[in-house]
Amino acid sequence: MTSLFPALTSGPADGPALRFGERSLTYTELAAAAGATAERLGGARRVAVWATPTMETAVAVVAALLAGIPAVPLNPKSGERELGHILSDSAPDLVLTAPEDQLPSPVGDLPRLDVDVDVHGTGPAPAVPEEHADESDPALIVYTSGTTGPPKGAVIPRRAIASTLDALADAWQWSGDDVLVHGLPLFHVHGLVLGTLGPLRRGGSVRHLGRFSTQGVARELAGGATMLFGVPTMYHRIAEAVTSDPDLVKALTGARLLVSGSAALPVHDHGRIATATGRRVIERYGMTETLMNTSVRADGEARPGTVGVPLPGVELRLVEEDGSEVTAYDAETVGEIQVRGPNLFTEYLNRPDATAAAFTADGWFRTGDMAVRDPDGYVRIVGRKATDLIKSGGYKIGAGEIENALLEHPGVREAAVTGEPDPDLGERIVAWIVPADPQSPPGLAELADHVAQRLAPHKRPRVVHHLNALPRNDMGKIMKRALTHE
Ligand code: MCA
Ligand code: AMP
Repeated sequence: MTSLFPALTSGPADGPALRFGERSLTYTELAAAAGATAERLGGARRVAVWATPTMETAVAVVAALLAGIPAVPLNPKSGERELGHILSDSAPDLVLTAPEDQLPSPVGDLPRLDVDVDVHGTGPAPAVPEEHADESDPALIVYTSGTTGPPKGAVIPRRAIASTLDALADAWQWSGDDVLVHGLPLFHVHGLVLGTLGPLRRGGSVRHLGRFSTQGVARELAGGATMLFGVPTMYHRIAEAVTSDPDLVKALTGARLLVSGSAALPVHDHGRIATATGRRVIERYGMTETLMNTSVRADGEARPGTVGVPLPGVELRLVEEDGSEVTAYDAETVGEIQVRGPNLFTEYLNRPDATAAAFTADGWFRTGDMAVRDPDGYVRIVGRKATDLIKSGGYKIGAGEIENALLEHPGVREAAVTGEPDPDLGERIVAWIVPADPQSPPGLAELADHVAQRLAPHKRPRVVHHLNALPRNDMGKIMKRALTHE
């Protein structure tokens, strides 16, 4: 196939490619660092990447893609249980790390390859390995939560990455002149595919904040960055800050494009940012399994509460409960969003059952997101089919996963997990617990630590309620609606 990163060989050799804090690489240097790492991967079938928000992670992923070897990004904050599952499911041959990384069990048991990013140079880029992979070959395996059970590995082919990034280039007029700033994690599609591989495919550059802050956003946008990507929690924090931070207002006013995604950005936050800066945040809608499906276009009308129109190459339809297609564009008739196109994943690794259930017989992917369409085709997401999926801080979290972890605590007899609205996180995780001993129920901090250590800190409950019994129907099934409405 054609290269995923043409700029590595024919791009702006001395132009900036990546910047993480004080460290940066030009395209020549990135080609040298990633090319050398790719050569050291020879023979590996699949590799894991210890995906800290660092230069090493970006170079490691580019190297794996150059070598045509699928990469599995790991959340470095994942607990032992979650890491154990991902490693046994994906069976990587080795893990790519930064030299100073300390690896916990069980990742520490894998052979490790320290990525060397300490290269300097000018002039034409050195030869990088030719990308021998086919466009249908797997590029990334990204783990994503479902309603029950442990996370599933979505196998993302090279074709999906190329097509989604090119469709976004069309929608956003995204070019090599753009400088992107963000502080997103690098183990999910948003920060890794859009936020890191995106600028590199365009021959532009990305400045990663290491950790999101409104001050970092203001500094970089005032210092030449043109685009900002973030999850709604980040834009909420920006909306809170603009009233008292004139530097932030000025920086946002000068940006070319402010893009939000991973969850819905409340209209109130849209409004506060627009009022303070005169700039409108645009939203795009995607999923780990589908990469990007729709977006408000840079040359289109920014309409808060909508995720815009289908991207070039993406077919989108709304389907009713009985399988019939919604034909109305009336901003009223709700259907499940189903999509088809080159942007889709190929399968859930080792899960033919889940893969088959995710597609219709004629190849449409069932997103589980419910939406209506405005008369001019703008899509408005109005909810989700599964109440057991929680979106907190832009992370998708399955209630079942947390319930299983809670049930392993000796002080927990029964557990149910729900999401409730949170102004900062969108939704916060709530645990409803029947304690084993009502006289000494386990407290919030204890249960939060228990979950954070096994799964990941973003999956920890933020609220715990103690009950004598969980409300159940005649079949014995927990009635979660009764919990959330108590
Ligand atoms: C707190 N912490 C703990 C505990 N309590 N650690 C261990 N055990 C505990 N009990 C730590 C946390 O790890 C964190 O550390 C710090 O305390 C604060 O945590 P928290 O309040 O949870 O988070 P935050 O720092 O306020 O983060 C908000 C955030 C974050 C920055 C918005 O949620 C975030 O980065 N979200 C992005 C999610 C994302 O990229 N989703 C894309 C997937 P420390 O600060 O050191 O970490 S969706 C996708 O890819 C699709 C395709 C799409 O459409 O985009
Ligand atoms: P994930 O599985 O973590 O990739 O998250 C994908 C889900 O995030 C989608 O199925 C949607 O529910 C949600 N999502 C992503 N972008 C948006 C958006 N702009 N507005 C509303 N929901 C979104």
